[in-house]
Amino acid sequence: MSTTTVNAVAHDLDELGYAVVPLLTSAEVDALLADFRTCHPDGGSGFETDFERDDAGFKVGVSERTAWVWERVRDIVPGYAPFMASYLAKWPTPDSDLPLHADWSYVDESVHPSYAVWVPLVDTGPTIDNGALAVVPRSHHLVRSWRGTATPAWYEAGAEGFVAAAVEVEAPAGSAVVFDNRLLHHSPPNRTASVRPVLAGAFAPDGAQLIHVVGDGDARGRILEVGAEFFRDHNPSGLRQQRPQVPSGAPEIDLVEGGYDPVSLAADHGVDDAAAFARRADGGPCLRWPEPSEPSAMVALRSVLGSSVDLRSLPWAPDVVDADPAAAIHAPLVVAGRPTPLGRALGGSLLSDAPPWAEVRLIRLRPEAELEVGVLPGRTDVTVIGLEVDDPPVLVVGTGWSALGAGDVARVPGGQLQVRNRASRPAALLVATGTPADVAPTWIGRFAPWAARFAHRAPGPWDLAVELTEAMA
Ligand SMILES: O=C(O)CCC(=O)C(=O)O
Repeated sequence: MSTTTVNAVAHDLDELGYAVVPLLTSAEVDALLADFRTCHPDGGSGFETDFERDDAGFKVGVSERTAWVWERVRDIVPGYAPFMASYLAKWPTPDSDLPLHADWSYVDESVHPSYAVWVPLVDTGPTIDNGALAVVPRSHHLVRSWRGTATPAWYEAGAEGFVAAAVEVEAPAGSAVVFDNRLLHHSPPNRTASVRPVLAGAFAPDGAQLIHVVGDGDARGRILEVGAEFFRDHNPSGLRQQRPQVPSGAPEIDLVEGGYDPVSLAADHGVDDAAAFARRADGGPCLRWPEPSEPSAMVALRSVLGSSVDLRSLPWAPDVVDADPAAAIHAPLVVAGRPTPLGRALGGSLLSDAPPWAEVRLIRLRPEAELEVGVLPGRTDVTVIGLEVDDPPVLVVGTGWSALGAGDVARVPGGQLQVRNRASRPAALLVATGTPADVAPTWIGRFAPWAARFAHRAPGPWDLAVELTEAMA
């Protein structure tokens, strides 16, 4: 392999988190296929990996018989050495999909990455239905996490978005997909009639200390320093049943640090629905992991804002009017281009430099409530932005009903606008009325990122409470 190619691999590994390189001849692939069949004489079902076997001798055998493959890989990732090898069998059965995940942390990734080397023994790729490797480019740099036994899956809340962002890698038989163990990946089921065999190896920097991370509660964990034999003597399901002993001096760590911004992530990956990167398993919106705890002052404000208390009674929101007390709370944020006290509290500088025609209201819509919003004389559009919106979403009618979720923007040209909250909890909407016909929607558009701050958090008035409390402090 030429130096240029090695550099290109290094570049792709760092930038994208994976690289595809040619590795084996077809005769070499055939030899490995024969070995694979010997290992799996009776076929099987679902997704199976030798890594899960209890038989350490079997695992050593695979590593030894495939050592020549890994020797070649050392030229592709100079300075790295193999410490584990395994055949992966994706049998042609509907249960053979492998859900989204990132691999274990095998080394201290703040110092250097480790890599998986995935060598398909049949052709795989987006046009072949045998369960190609699907990776989320650049996801290895997204969140700093330690992964092992009983550690949280930080990506779970965004799984829907990450799967939408994943690309199926074109990897013919005998090629190698080298990927960073932090990279999010998954593989769909094998819908063909034949098995999809893969030889996989794990690589760590020469001489690097191998580790296994053990979670201790949701947020903290311990690092075990291990040798390569740890991965032969244990398997993931065994470790889940019986956690390894952690010596008292084992370093303690925060398992997840940092977070991601669903909106820029969606833009980066061309995914339409940013909320798909931040949904709970039950379909509701969620906070980025880990959720901050809720201080008691917030709990108090949450109850105030979430109840039927008239916002007019609060000193920091003197301008609030109830358009229809039975249905909704209207809170003007900008009137004739000037932010109200509540607008200043909620919108900061964004609302301070509103153009003179701007009219913006915050609306809290009670469950099942319906509200009409009129366009001011001589103006054209109404823009509605969903802030705290549950599923089912708010319905918006202009020329026809359409659904508005959290973070969604609906522009309704002219005429009347109706909104109806179909959920069982109150919804918060931002409604900008009165864009003059000749004004491009740029200023209104600036609300979208502002609104997105609200869109991916727990439903309820939490976010408003946070903003207001910060403004009052
Ligand atoms: O072989 C596959 O489909 C995926 C393998 C994988 O995700 C893994 O080994 O971590």
